[in-house]
Parts: sequence; C-alpha cells; structure tokens
Amino acid sequence: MTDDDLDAAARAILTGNDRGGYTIPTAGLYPFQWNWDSAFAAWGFSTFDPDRAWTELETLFSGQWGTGMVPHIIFHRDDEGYFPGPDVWRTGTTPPSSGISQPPVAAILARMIHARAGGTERLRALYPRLLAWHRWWRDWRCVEGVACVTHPWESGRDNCPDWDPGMANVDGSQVGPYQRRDTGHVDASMRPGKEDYDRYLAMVQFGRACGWDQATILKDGPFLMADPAITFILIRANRDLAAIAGELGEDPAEPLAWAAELEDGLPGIWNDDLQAYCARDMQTGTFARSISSGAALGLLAGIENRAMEEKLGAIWDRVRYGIPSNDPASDSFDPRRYWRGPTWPVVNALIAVGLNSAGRTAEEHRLREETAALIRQGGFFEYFDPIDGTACGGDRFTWTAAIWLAWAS
Ligand code: 2M8
Repeated sequence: MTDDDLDAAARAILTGNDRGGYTIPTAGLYPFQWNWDSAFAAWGFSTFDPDRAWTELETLFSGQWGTGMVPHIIFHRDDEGYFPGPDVWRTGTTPPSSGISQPPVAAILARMIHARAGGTERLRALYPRLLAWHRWWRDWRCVEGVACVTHPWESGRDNCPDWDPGMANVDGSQVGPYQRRDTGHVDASMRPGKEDYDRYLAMVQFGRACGWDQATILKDGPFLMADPAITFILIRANRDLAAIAGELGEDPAEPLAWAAELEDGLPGIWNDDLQAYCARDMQTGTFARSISSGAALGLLAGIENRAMEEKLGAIWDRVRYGIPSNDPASDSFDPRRYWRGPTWPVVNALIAVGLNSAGRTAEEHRLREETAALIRQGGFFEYFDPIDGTACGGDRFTWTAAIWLAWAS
C-alpha cells in the first residue's frame, strides 16, 4: 500500500467507526464512546471533515456531569458485547456513562484542530465545558499538587506496572461471578489477567455503593495513585486552555494557575531511586518500580530534566519502534501485554506534540518514522510489540487511524 492508500484506509476507518456524532474505538471490543479516543478521533476528522471533528467533541461533552467530570465511557446505545456496561456502573446519568474519567487531552487536541481547521464559534461554545472539566480535575483528582487516578481505567493505561503498588492493596476476592467480554474479541494472553479484572470490578463496586461520591472515593476508596502521565497531560492541557482563552478574549488566569500548581507538585512524584518521575501510591507512599511512558509524557508538558532524559533515551534505544509503555530492562516488561510493554501510537503522538513545541525536530522525526513504520507494516492496530513490530489488540482502530492522518503520515 502507498501512503495515499493508507490515508484513504484511515479515513474509511474513521467513517466506518462513526456511529452518528461519535466514533467507537473499534467494532466488537469497544462498542461505545471512549473519552480520550474520541478526542483523537476528532483530530483525525479535522484533516478531512472539520465539522465532524467538532461534532465528535460536542458529543463527548454532552456526557459531561454537572460536577464537570467527563466520563471515560458514554453508553449512547446498549451493546451486550462489552463488560462492564451501564448496568454495572449504575451512575444514573443521562446519557448513561461510567463513573470515572480519562486523560484530559481534549483541550490539547481542540487547540490543534482549531489551528488546522478553524471553527472559532464551535471552540467558543466548548470552552466553558473544557474549563469545568479541568476544574473538576483540580478539585477532585489533584492531591498534594499532583493528578491522581482512582482506578487504573481512569489513567487510560490500564494494566501498566505503574499501578501495581496500588492494585496490591485492592481486595478483589469478593466481587462475585461475572463474564468478561474482551477476551472473546482478542487474544487473552495480551489482555489484563483475571486477578486484575477482579480488582477493577471491586473499585467499580465501591464507587457504585457510595453513589459515586467523590469525597468518599478519595478518602476511603480502595485505590488512589498519582499518575505522572495525567499530571503532565494536565499541565499541557491547562496551558493550551489558557492559550485558547487568550484567542477567545477570555481570562486565562485560572488554567495558568492550575498548570503552575501542578508543576510545583512535581517533586512529589520524583523517584530518586529510579531517577525518574513515577506513579506513586498515595495511600502508602510507595513508588512504582519501573519507568513507564507516563514519564516520557513530561516531554509533552515541556518539563526538562537531564537525569530523566538520559533514562528515557536509554529506554527508547532498547526497542526498535517508538516509546515503550514500560522499560524493557524491568522484570515487569511484557512486549505484547497491553500497557506492560507495547508501544502505543497514540502516546507516541502526544510525546511528539511536545517535541515539536520544543523545536526538537530530530527526535520528533525519529518517533514519527518509527510509528509510521509500524502502521505501514502492520496496519491500523490498537498497539504494537516495540521490539519486533507485531501488530496487537483490536484492528481498524480509530485512534491509530486518526494519528496516522493528523501526525504520522
Ligand atoms: C482500554 O481501556 C478499556 C477500559 O476503559 C478496556 O480495556 O476495556 C485502554 O487502552 C484505554 O486507554 C482506551 O481508552 C480504551 C478504548 O480504546 O481501551
């Protein structure tokens, strides 16, 4: 296939996964609207259908809660193919949704969509919603100055070793029987294990039992970990939101202050032993034991740190394709098991956005070429083995198609 053929195939994936105003990540495995997947879908649409790009974001924010939270899944229509569905989350919202959020990339991508394709009035209408969501992150997820997650699914990097310390303290033994659906769609050896799922469900059951009361979840919930990736994403997203505010004639003071607070909190996730920013269990103080691509997202936020960069450079050099989700030198590295080692084009794209802003064109070029090679060889899969390039997970994947169009091609 030529790159022109791939462009056409990527557009066909986006339009094929369009369910009318929102895009599913991939048919079968993920049949609903996922939060950060949709923001990337919008970026992809902006390369050929700007109106549809803004609609994607508008539909995402139609699921925003009164608290400002934008849920990680919006269940616009029933589908038996995914577990856990709305009957398990029981959030009582309209439209039905999950009770946690996901990485707040929407402002970063909305700014780039606007720069590429215009749409000032659509952006103006979204602005207060973006601001409310960022405020929710500040009020309900920033602890000791850094952004935390209350469930690994909230991080978007589900079974990453980052979450092992917190997961160890979650009791999954009482969740009762349930039927997973994911392992019927893709290779089970590449998915999180049963013990992971038992714990994921225990966290959902806790949230449901307290009516998704955030104060209770933060104080007494089974899991609370600082997430370097979301901390860095939120620093960048708040700065981008401030830039959007400037363009719209709004006051940028709040998002600028939130970005500065997060930057001030960074020493709290610096792991001296690993010489890197790391996930940290806020209940026990324990750091994760290996360096993940969450740390590499410091580049998205423009955080410069020489020790950290040396580590990241070595990690990158240990693989052939892109930034791996976990350090190959770590005993927890598994090159095909989801977020425990594979490279994710979508994370590479975010890192590249930061490299580009910093004028680091040689590294951005390398990252783009390595990511593009994976797609040219393997197609638009969900993620890839970073060592031999094997395509893994779901096929015809929306966010991989989107970043091909918007960045990698
Ligand atoms: C994966 O997460 C879902 C749960 O949200 C799952 O495994 O069932 C993650 O890769 C997440 O980052 C992504 O948004 C989602 C849909 O692509 O799949």
